[in-house]
Amino acid sequence: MQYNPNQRLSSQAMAFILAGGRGSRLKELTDRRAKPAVYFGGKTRIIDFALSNALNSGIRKMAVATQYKAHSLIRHMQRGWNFFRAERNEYLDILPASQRVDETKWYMGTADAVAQNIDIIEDYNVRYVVVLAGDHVYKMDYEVMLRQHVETGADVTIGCLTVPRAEASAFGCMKVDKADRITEFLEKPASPPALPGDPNTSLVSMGIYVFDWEFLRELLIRDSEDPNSSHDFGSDLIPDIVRNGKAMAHRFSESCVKTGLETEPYWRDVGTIDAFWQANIDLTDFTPKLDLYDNEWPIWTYAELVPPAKFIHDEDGRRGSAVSSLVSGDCIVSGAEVRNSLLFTGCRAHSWSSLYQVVALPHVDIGRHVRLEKVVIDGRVQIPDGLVVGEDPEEDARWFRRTEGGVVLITQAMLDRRAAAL
Ligand code: ADQ
Ligand code: ADP
Repeated sequence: MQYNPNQRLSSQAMAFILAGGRGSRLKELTDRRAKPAVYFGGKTRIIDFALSNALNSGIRKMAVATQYKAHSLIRHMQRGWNFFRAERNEYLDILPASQRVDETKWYMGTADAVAQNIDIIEDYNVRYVVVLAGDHVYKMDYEVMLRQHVETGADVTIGCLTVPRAEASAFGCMKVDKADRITEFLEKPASPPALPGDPNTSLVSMGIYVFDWEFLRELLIRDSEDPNSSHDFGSDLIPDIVRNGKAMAHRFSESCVKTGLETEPYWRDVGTIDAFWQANIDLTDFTPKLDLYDNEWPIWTYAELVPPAKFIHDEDGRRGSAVSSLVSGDCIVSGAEVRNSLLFTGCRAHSWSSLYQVVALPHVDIGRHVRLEKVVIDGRVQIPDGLVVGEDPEEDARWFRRTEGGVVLITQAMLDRRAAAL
């Protein structure tokens, strides 16, 4: 089919965002919230990237499937993503695994999460469905991918990128022919195939799929009747299309949105504490690889209406300062020194304290005489006066979660245990 440049395909498409997974490698950060609800970048949450990408791509119909610990995710979307108007043919539906189909059934796999909502999608009256994961950080124009999908007449088009082969077994891996048609798809193989001529690199799926809705609907119905299927896109549906239909690879480099400072395609899974800490701290670089200050591709979020951040001398004239740092609204840095750190909304840092490479989620209160380095602090945590973290690995590991990469995660429960023991 020929692409008509006068008509944006996104106006005939919906985004189906999978936001049900826990993200267990984020440990205590996802004890109370699903990974898509985890904060990132000073004021946004991870899911804001997928939702903003869809919005900026021109998509006005979205559905978000939730399952694991969805409360803070749902609350976030109700507060921040509530501007869709049915009168303008815009929809954002939150679809908890509410056992709509069968009272005993949660969403079994990612494909089941779509299949259980076939009737809702049917009502959207769309031609294309863009299936997205709600737990990645990147900027991408899905219109470019939709266009490729229509031009090649594929049954499915899969967003893909290249990663070091050593990391590829966490992904769906693929082999493609010269025209980027997928000839083989292996979900999380122990021994991932390498790119031809490049033994250290593999081509992997981003978990982003474009389908014609009619094709996907039939496929989902067939899959739901298959007792041997785990009802998962990566394990069941995609390998089936690769074998029996036409699956095309879409290169992320074609549709990634690069503006301002960005020099290479940026995509992060932020699935571990180390990756989460690093991707946040990277934003404090002089020229970060991800530009959050890009008016052309804004990342929308729910932002509390709060007073501006404030930096003050304390009574003794000690300077409250933050350099190379991202400091959100309602933060007060009073006589404390903050370097290469992120303070999310509503944090406080008090006198004689110093923070270096700290990611403090919303409403963290850092007492006096505190020294923290290479730390992630969960939301609403009260850091007691005098706490020192980042100088004695053994002591850190005794009370807190210290990762292989040497990042220390602090939660209130860990501090409470420490206080009770000391
Ligand atoms: P995984 O990363 O293992 O592999 P998966 O656990 O299937 O992905 O989760 C994909 C998305 O669906 C996530 O956003 C998750 O939150 C959500 N999700 C998981 N279970 C869900 C459920 N029951 N209901 C609703 N949402 C759910 C997938 C592909 C790989 C690909 C990687 C890219 O299978 O082929 O390489 O994504 O990250
Ligand atoms: P977020 O910061 O992700 O918005 P919160 O940290 O406020 O969320 O809470 C995450 C989830 O945990 C919410 O569902 C909230 O109701 C719940 N929650 C918050 N505090 C507690 C607590 N002390 N004990 C149990 N659940 C809590």
